[in-house]
Amino acid sequence: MKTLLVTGGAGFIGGNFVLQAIADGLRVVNLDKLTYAGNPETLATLREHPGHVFVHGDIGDRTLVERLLREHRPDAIVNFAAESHVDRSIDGPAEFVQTNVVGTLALLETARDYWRALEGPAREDFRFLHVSTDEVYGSLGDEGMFREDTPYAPNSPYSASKAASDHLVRAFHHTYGLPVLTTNCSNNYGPYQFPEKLVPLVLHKALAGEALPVYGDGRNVRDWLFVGDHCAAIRRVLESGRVGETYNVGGHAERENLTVVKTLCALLDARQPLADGRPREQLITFVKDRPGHDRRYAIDAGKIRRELDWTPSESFDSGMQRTVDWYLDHQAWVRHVLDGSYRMQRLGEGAHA
Ligand code: NAD
Ligand code: TDX
Repeated sequence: MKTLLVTGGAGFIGGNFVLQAIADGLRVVNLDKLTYAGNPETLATLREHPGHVFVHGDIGDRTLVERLLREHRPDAIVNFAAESHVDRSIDGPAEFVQTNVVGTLALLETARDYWRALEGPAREDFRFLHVSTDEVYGSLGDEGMFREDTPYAPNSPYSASKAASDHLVRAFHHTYGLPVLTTNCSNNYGPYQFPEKLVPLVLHKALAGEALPVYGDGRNVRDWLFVGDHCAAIRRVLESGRVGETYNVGGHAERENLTVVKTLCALLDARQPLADGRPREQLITFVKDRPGHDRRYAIDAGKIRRELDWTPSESFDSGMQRTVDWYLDHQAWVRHVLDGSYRMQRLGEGAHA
């Protein structure tokens, strides 16, 4: 049975990945710092599961990570741990550099030393998979798509920190031979997403009949990827990806933000109409734009389709329906994750910009 060290596995994508991996019979050692974005409740069904070991800690804690590697002898490390919200990176970039850059560097060094001491097939088969974002490529105009050879041009403190970590991962392969893989994916949505991101934030506010904040003119485009499809892509890359390569992962689902918000309004109206029968679209409120707001992201996912036979199984419509249904069925989870300091207030207005 394979063992994975998963970092950030109490977060949105990492949590979905861990649930999927355990269901498929893998062993998972799950290292998570439990920041505001980490929610043990996502993993509630695994509490007694012998295949899941949860460890509360930081990827930058070399002593801890070294011990985990020594004790559990994982076949691979999958690095999801990061500060992930662009708006928060505008308000406070330092934490993004600390975890995404300094933390990833520590994890890479510890992984390299562990891998170097392995022998035979264990050494040959070991992989370090780094989960990154399409935001490292910058912003597109009306035409074109991000490919794996698109030059990096990160525009936010978040994407700059992810770009730096991607470069370190690449350098550890070229310099030390560490068998790395990197995936760069587009905007994920689906179960267990912290309600600071567009989709769950709009769902929460729309259910409550509150104003739906749309930044700028609402015409920015994102390529929407259902989280379960993303997790399947990561597994495929882990199993069959070529060492040292990067793979773009996208949902073939480019939509303007305004379309996303209107779609969510219509799905909620059909399931749970507002008491006064007003269409929720009327709650849309245009607010001040995000500073440095990237206009358009679009992924050319041709490489992972050709080389690894991966394509997304959810369309934009089917994935959004599933997400809305999940959200309505899991209101207790949402209430619980909103217990902390975050009150769905506007973040990242760039008061100091
Ligand atoms: P998330 O914010 O929901 O979860 C991040 C998790 O990492 C949390 O559980 C948090 O507690 C943990 N964490 C933070 N700092 C840590 C540290 N120093 N040590 C250990 N754990 C730490 O993020 P997400 O949306 O699940 O994103 C996961 C990864 O995927 C990130 O690397 C992100 O950059 C990347 N990504 C996300 C998206 C998206 O649409 N959400 C798209 C592309 C790439
Ligand atoms: O209230 C909002 N109103 C709004 O119009 C929020 C929170 C967002 N937006 C816009 C900004 C973006 O154009 O919606 C779009 C999506 O915003 P986010 O959900 O914050 O995602 P984004 O900035 O695109 O970044 C996401 O995708 C790439 C993830 O947060 C990153 O971790 C990932 O790397």
